[in-house]
Amino acid sequence: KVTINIDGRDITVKDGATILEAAKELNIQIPTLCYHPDQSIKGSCRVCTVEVEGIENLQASCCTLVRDGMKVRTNTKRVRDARKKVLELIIASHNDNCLACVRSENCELQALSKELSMKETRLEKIVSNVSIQDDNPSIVRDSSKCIKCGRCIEVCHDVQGVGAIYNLNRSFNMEIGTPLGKDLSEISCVYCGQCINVCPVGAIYEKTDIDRVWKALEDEGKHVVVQVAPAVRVSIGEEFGMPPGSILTKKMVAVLRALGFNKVFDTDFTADLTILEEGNEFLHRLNGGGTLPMFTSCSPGWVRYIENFYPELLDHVSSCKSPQQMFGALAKTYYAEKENVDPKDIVVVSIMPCTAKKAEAARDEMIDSGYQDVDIVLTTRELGRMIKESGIDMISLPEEEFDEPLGISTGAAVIFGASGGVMEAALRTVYEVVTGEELENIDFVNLRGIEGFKEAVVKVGDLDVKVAVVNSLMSAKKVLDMVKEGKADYHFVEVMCCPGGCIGGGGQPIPGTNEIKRKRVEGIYNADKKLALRKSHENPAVKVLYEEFLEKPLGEKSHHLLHTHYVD
Ligand code: HC0
Repeated sequence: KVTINIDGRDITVKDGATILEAAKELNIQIPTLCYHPDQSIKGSCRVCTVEVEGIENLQASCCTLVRDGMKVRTNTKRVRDARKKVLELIIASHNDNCLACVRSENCELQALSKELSMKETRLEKIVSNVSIQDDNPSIVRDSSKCIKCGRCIEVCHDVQGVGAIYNLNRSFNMEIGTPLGKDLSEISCVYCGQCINVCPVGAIYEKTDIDRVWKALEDEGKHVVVQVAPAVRVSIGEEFGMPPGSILTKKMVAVLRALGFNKVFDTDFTADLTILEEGNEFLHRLNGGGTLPMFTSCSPGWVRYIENFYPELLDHVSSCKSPQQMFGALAKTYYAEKENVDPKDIVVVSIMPCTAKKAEAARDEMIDSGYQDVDIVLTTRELGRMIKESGIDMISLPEEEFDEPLGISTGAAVIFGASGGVMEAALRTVYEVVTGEELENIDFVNLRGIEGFKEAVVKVGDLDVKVAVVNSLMSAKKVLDMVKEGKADYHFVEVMCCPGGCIGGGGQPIPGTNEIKRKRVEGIYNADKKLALRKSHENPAVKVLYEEFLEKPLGEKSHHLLHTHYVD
């Protein structure tokens, strides 16, 4: 333990703490910019500068460790002036067209300017003239806004193991970019959008499709249906000041109907369907000697990662399309027939916590209905913006139910939104299908939580099924390497691209720190608990779908509409 004095007050903290951490314990707010609570210390922006007695130069509090007897002052004129100067330099090279910026009012630089009472900068503007890079379906990079904090590089390299973006050039000319300035579509980027979630400003954001949705809604000749992903219901509230993890499913349904969608459906319906298709595929592989371990296939960032980096292991990936894509294919076939709507007039809109879902919907092969299966994908953040544009007060709307039949689902589908959920849902069904007995304890708590790697052995009949659950691509890489070396004796592995699973997706409200992710996870499992049906094979609408249309899991129609192949 070490005792230091900050602004005249003593505090005892653990050895190895930083001045910033010690100040926090005293509720002294030191401003920061490059610092992120879930990332390594960078110490690059110098905004958190403080005076330390006996040291001439000001010190960055985020990377200066406490020493016994240290005296720190956080609020002298010298400190305030230095912070303002640093901020002036950053603003001089930042495109501050805040009125038109997607991150306005949720921008750490803007908030800091307010906090430090910045009025005007004395420096001439030297904004980077590198233009916007957006030649891909998911992500826009605007280097004129970049403040070079390095957070995006860290998440791309260290958390996702992708390494699509780098520090280019040196010193004053330093910028963050791609190899040879190529667009993200031409390099190994998987469109996960984790860079967006950690960016403090508006330098990276999703490619917006809001206007395409408005246009479809205004077109009287179109029948516009919307599906909502599991994770959106526990995070959309954050866009309106509600605590993370608030379950707003029914208010979200009400607002989507009020926005003008003809039908409000649920991706959870096809999540349940996925369990039947994928569960049977797993049993088929297990019994017929197919490639094991089998990897789940619903996370498009993960699919693009294995296609880009480990194409030799693609046989391990389930052939099931993701629930988003199964929904699109069924909306334009099964639903179109049932409702007697011409599929060419149906517009399928998805609300996803994910930027990679935009790219998934645009994949060449996703046209099995005879049309593009999913037409437009919006992120949770875009839905928030759309609701704000409409002026509807979502929070005060009375609750409403999803439309039938593609809006009926079980708790097993809701938990898809958190890491471990797909595996837990699959085990709830596989166990009962194989043993014919009811599974008494359906909560696989060992598989829950935001940790990157979890494993369990589950007795299913005579077999000990060994499963693993991984989230973030760096964790996935470790399992892939084990498989390559013949050291992975798992039968089934769930992989989600984003840290924590879809609740931590690249399209979710910002900030999305680990603390916030844990609350979203809690919301997901609470939502599951509240539902009467919690096993996918009990979904009555899925049963009817098989009776009326698909006939059986892995049947001919399923093969055509619900399964896919991968590209190496
Ligand atoms: Fe997910 Fe999904 S659970 S990937 O994380 O499987 O994005 O929420 O919609 O498709 O259902 C995201 C979330 C989905 C899909 C589902 C799966």
